[in-house]
Amino acid sequence: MKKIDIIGANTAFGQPRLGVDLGPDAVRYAGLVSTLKGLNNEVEDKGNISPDLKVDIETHSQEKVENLRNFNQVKEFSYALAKQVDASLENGRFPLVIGGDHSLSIGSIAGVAKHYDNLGVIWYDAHGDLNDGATSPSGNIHGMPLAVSLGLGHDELVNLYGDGAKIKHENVVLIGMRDLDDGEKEYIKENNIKLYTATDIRKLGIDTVIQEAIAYLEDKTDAIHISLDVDALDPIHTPGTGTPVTGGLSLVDTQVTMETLNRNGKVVSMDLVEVNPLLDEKNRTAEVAVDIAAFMFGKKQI
Ligand code: 6HN
Ligand code: MN
Ligand code: MN
Ligand code: MN
Repeated sequence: MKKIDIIGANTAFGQPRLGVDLGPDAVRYAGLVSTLKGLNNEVEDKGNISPDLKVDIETHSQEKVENLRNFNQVKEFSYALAKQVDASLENGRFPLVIGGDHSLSIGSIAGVAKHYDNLGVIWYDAHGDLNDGATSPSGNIHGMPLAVSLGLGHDELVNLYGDGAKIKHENVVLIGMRDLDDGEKEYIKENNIKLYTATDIRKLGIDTVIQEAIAYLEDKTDAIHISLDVDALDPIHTPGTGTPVTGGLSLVDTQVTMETLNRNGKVVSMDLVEVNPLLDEKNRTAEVAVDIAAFMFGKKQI
């Protein structure tokens, strides 16, 4: 049983496609609140960070500052989210942040990091999200939030809601990677970041991978944040997302990961991001997102 705050992070500013801002509502329509309550959790839906946000082709600006698309909007949104996540933990609750594009993790991690000296982060994604303005091929900030949290990137993002890096390189585990840019590969090597590619998972099995990840973080971290991008899964399971990559993880892999992390008990916060209902098939991706959350909050195979 957990006390969960659902926080709708309805941003689409971190990338150019419309519809990911509707992700939180799609996940609500797929039954998030009732599912988590049905697992005996206490659940409060805090609504969306920007309830009046209207995203259309006119207002969804593509303006870039130093190769950072929608820099000011991302900054503002991230700050508001950080505040809300911080307040949620302050109240002894578990912030479950529903996205929205992955740039939101700049805010969620900054909010969580206020509470822990050695926050561990599991980045469950097809992508590393380790670019900065110089290495990014797209200028899309959803490809940068992990870098920002580690202290790499535009000063105003790195120092948002607290000075400097929010997490340490040795406290991060990447799981599911299969589409890394050259600059990201270099960054991972230079900083010795723990990495499990999709191929590693196929070879080792997900149970070994998640056990190793937990053991790796166990002694040096005081809590774990999981940032789960639905494109970590194969597009067979999660077609409704902006940057799908074939050869992804299975739904069962993901259920095992969630169930194991729940049993371990060290996870204090979670992002569940990149659900885009405009790219989806009958809200299937949102339904999968609800199932993933269910396994994090008490659902079991038997
Ligand atoms: N995501 N590495 C690519 C980029 O544009 O930086 C893709 C990023 C995808 C980000 O899925 O959260
Ligand atoms: Mn991704
Ligand atoms: Mn370091
Ligand atoms: Mn991502």
